[in-house]
Amino acid sequence: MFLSQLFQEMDTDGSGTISAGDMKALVEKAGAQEYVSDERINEFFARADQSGDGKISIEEFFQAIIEGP
Ligand SMILES: [Ca+2]
Repeated sequence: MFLSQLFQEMDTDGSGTISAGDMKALVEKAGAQEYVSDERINEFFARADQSGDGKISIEEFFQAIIEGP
């Protein structure tokens, strides 16, 4: 499934959860830091991290993508 592949790519350290650091690393890897500011990453992260533990699980990730902004 596409979304789980995307999640695995974003989970750069293979921890099974996405941290804000993982997201920033991915944006930099894609060369998109010009378009995706830290502020936007933090906004997405705060919204997606529903349990507030500082990490995005695959369930939280799916929920954030499905619900949108
Ligand atoms: Ca979480």
